[in-house]
Amino acid sequence: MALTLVLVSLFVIVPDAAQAATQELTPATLTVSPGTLTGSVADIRVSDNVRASVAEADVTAGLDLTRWLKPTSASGVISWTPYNDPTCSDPDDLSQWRCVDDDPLTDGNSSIVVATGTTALVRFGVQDFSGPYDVTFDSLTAFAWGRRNTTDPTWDITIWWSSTQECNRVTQAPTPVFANYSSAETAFCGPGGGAWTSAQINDSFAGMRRQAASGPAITVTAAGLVAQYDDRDYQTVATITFTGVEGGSPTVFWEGSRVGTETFSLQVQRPGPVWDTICSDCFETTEGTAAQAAFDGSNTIIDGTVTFRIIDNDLSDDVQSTLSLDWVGLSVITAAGDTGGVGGPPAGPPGQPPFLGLPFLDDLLEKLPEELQVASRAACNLWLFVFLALAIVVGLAIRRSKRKGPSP
Ligand SMILES: [Ca+2]
Ligand SMILES: [Ca+2]
Ligand SMILES: [Ca+2]
Ligand SMILES: [Ca+2]
Repeated sequence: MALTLVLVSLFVIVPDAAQAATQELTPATLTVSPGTLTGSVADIRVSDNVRASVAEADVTAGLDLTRWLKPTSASGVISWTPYNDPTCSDPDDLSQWRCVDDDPLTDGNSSIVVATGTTALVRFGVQDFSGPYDVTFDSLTAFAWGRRNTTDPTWDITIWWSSTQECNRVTQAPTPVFANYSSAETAFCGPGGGAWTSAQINDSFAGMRRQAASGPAITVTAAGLVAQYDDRDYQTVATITFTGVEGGSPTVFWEGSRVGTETFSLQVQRPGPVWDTICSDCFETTEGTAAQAAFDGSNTIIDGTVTFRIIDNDLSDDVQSTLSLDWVGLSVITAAGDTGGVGGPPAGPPGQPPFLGLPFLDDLLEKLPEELQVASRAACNLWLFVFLALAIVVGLAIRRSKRKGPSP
């Protein structure tokens, strides 16, 4: 009798822990968009140094864009005299820049500055480049709309970086008709060189220097700087799915490395879809041992599938980076009543008859809210245990009374 009760109680009350098992899954699909995938999902099913590669794509090709930076101040003014416009006709307050900030270009003789000295120099400070900053500058150009007045002067159109560094001089000979004269620098002309940065551009001036010997010789009506830049945005999303997932308490594994300046996040999908970040900087520049992360598996199974994505963290960077993936894996615990469940508590271990072979109870319980299912299952199991125990006791009592039988 006692042995029977113990066996029955083990079967009814405590099957969950005894039947817990780990389900190891390999990816079912690997897709990349935007971006370029080299290799296939088969390459990331095993940690074997056979890898799939994911390269960022340039999703916003804003190439050869220009920004016109108009004058806002003047410095180093030597013998450039303003004419015609009262707003720019006071040389003492260095307001010459107001004669050459024409917008649209140009107002001709309506507001001008005229060089009168032998080595007349002027530097116009200009508007800041106020973004976007995720760009690569192709060049910076100083320009001036000018004409000669009398004889044959020459002049230099020059970018100045700060008020001390003069970039390459471009010496030109203006005609009697207004025209645009310019000087472009593809690389920063100050220390270190390289592509211009917005900070260097913001420290730059549009400079002009008259080289004539004497007399009012050059008239300028507009001047400034023009920055040309490319705004590329390199992005990628690698989507990885696992199918046939049953269980909870999930742990995701990954092994790979990144090449370039970009870092990558690993996210899991929940309904919405909402992407929850599991790891925000998940890959080093060298591939080490596999990394892993346990995560909240609630509501992550959708039609039997758990979906992850690996996404770059800087969606506007101008440099292409790549990701090398050797392995991605998922493990879950396939235990009945597991509250860490992928998609909520599972109904029971696969293949096991729930509730002593009474599957209709399972169907009924699945209609309850998830938070009530575990408690309800325990209550049902308890009642079944009591029912069976009573049946055994009653059965034994009936058997004993029959053995005694009627007296002869
Ligand atoms: Ca960009
Ligand atoms: Ca003007
Ligand atoms: Ca990026
Ligand atoms: Ca591999």
